[in-house]
Amino acid sequence: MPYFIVIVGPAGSGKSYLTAALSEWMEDQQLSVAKINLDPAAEWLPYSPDIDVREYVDARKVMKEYNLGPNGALIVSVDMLVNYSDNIREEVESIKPNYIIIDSPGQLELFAFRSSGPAVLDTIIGNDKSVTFFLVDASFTTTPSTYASMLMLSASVYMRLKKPQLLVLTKADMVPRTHIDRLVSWSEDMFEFQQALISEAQQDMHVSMLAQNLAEMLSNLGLTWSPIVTSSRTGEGLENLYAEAQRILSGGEDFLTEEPSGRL
Ligand SMILES: Nc1nc2c(ncn2[C@@H]2O[C@H](COP(=O)(O)OP(=O)(O)O)[C@@H](O)[C@H]2O)c(=O)[nH]1
Ligand SMILES: [Mg+2]
Repeated sequence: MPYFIVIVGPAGSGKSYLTAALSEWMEDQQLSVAKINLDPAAEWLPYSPDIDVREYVDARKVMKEYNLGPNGALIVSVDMLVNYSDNIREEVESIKPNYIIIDSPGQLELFAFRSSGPAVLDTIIGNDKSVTFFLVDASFTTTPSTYASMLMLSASVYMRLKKPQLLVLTKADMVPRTHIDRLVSWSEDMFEFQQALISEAQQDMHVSMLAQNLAEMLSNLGLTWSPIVTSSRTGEGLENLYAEAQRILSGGEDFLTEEPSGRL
């Protein structure tokens, strides 16, 4: 009965590097962990996967075989994974690790928003417990509206994957501490976040109204998570990330119905 950690996020948000850094950190703690590369288009990975979908579907071969461009090949490749998800589950069962980290395909929208991505995950995870990490690149959240966009994207992914989900800020080493403190205080004080959004709207009435409703909606949904601040480069936050994941994975079945604790 392995525990699954599914890493998702926009292209370039640091999924593969976090897979590498977190798995190394966990191995240092003597935990048994396997890594799955679920990206058929990965050219190079910062870790060596125990299970690699490229052995089943390789986007470059699909491109040649079906005479497709890179985007078309990627869509077809991700859809083709459905045919091999049973094989991947069998590989998981033969390795028998305690934890499995799944590094998802680079393009979030092709994975989370098409039918194949969630279907592949359901087959691989089966009835085992899992937690999703939604990654947000710290250097892309410099304005209230970019942060709000990421929260909405995170909510969309949550709606699609339907698993307990943590918001993970990546590449913290790249931005000033004051910037991170501001994000954290926005997540703790919805009113402050709302004011920041409205002030950014610069008196555009429609955008202000959207901002106001959005902040309220995110607040009502309990989506005002404090992000878990990490850096794969310095190792910051990895221990905390593991602890939060563990809290969910080893928690009761009723996690999703628990009173909002500031996190999904
Ligand atoms: N400074 C810094 N760069 C990072 C960190 N994590 C990832 N990167 C860089 O961000 C880029 C994208 O990372 P990657 O893990 O491949 O993103 P993915 O597309 O989500 O898998 C790479 O060039 C990494 O070097 C980090 O913690 N700190
Ligand atoms: Mg990647």
